Amino acid sequence: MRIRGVPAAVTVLLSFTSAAPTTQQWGWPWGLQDPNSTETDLLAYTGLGNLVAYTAENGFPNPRSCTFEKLRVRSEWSTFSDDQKQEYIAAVQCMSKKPSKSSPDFAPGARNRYDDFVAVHINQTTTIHGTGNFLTWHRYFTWAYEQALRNECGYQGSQPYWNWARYSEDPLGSSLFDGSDYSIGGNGKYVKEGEVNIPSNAAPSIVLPPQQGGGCVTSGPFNWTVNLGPVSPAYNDTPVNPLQSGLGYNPRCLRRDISQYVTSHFLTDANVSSLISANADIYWFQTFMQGDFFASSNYLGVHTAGHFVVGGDPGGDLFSSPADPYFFLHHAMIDRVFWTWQNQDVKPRTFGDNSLSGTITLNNVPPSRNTTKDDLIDLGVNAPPIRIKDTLSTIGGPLCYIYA
Ligand SMILES: *[C@@H]1O[C@H](CO)[C@@H](O)[C@H](O)[C@H]1NC(C)=O
Ligand SMILES: *[C@@H]1O[C@H](CO)[C@@H](O)[C@H](O)[C@H]1NC(C)=O
Ligand SMILES: *[C@@H]1O[C@H](CO)[C@@H](O)[C@H](O)[C@H]1NC(C)=O
Ligand SMILES: *[C@@H]1O[C@H](CO)[C@@H](O)[C@H](O)[C@H]1NC(C)=O
Ligand SMILES: *[C@@H]1O[C@H](CO)[C@@H](O)[C@H](O)[C@H]1NC(C)=O
Ligand SMILES: [Cu+2]
Repeated sequence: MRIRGVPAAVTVLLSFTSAAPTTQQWGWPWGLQDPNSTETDLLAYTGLGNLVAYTAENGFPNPRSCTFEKLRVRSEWSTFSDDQKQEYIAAVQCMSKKPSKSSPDFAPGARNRYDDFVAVHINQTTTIHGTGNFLTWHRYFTWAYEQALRNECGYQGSQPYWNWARYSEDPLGSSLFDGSDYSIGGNGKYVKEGEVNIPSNAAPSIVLPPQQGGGCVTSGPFNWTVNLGPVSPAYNDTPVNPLQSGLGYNPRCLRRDISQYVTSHFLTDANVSSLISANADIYWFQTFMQGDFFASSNYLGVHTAGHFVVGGDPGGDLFSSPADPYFFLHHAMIDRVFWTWQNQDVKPRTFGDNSLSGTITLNNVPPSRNTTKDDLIDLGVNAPPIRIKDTLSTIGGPLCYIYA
């Protein structure tokens, strides 16, 4: 569905002239001017209106570290100018040229700063997916990466996201993957691969048919070496890591198989917007986002589906997926969906009893205690440890950003 006009409720918000801030003062509307805006974008926008109203009444949660003046805005890739795209790409490449900070005892295969992020994700995979900390862990991880781009690689902008819902009919038509110097590289070369099976609790597993790629990415700026993993590869011809942990040195090319099958089946605008509007409870929201592996054998949530838009190696590996720079555009979108969901009812979903649910083990196997707001998110060399409660708001400091 395409939203062309600005809906009445939003116009009312925009027309406020009192001392209270308006969405316009926060920098909007960007997205709604765009004829390609989706229902998902509209929910983000009305959510922002609620967040603005919340701060008008309550102030910023932690004004010493995040205020209106400090807010950063994360935008969709297609809204970046060529210069902005090139600055982002240059900063990502810079990360792959800076020395690693990881201890060789922890990640002997890490060769650069980018690998430090991949390593911590591989190491913690089974305690950050299908868990209560899934959304906040990945929120903080993406933030820490954005900080590293800015503080260590001179990037001036914000982390972009890629709104799958805009490209569900034609992901290869997105400027993100056009293979130009202003993209993150194109599809992999065609290689004959079998279907990819996604394990599911209900047999049979979810089957994704192979598409037109599968081999090394050869176009665009990412002449890129994947050093770590695999742990759980989508293809059985992926070179095996010398260490069982996946943290040994295993240099190989970046492979993708960009999948219109995945986007058109699981990532339509209706799929994304209904996830946000039809799941009022944090438990069900996060469960359907990741995929309902319990009730149905044929349903990939937008999180898993978003990974299999690129698939390949490392994209099709739950553990080492951050080794494809696509990961951070995908997870910024996951975070935008979470932010949008929170902003439909700001207080309970950000600060209250509908903001956290789940346990500390993957799909609660083996059974474990509930996640708490005092649990730490520890990204090792990549960021200071932080409590979950300090990541639940994107404007609570140190986090200080919103989404366009
Ligand atoms: C909208 O999408 C079409 C098709 O993908 C594209 O050609 C056009 O440039 C887009 N418009 C804007 C304003 O992004
Ligand atoms: C993660 O790394 C720590 C520190 O090296 C190690 O003790 C732990 O066993 C690792 N966890 C997994 C699941 O490999
Ligand atoms: C980049 O491409 C060249 C050949 O075009 C290749 O020899 C080199 O190994 C590649 N470097 C990386 C980091 O992939
Ligand atoms: C996703 O959307 C498509 C078409 O809009 C629909 O057929 C499908 O059932 C949806 N899938 C899920 C998992 O909601
Ligand atoms: C864990 O959370 C669930 C649902 O939020 C709740 O029903 C259950 O009582 C909690 N368990 C403990 C031990 O607090
Ligand atoms: Cu992850």
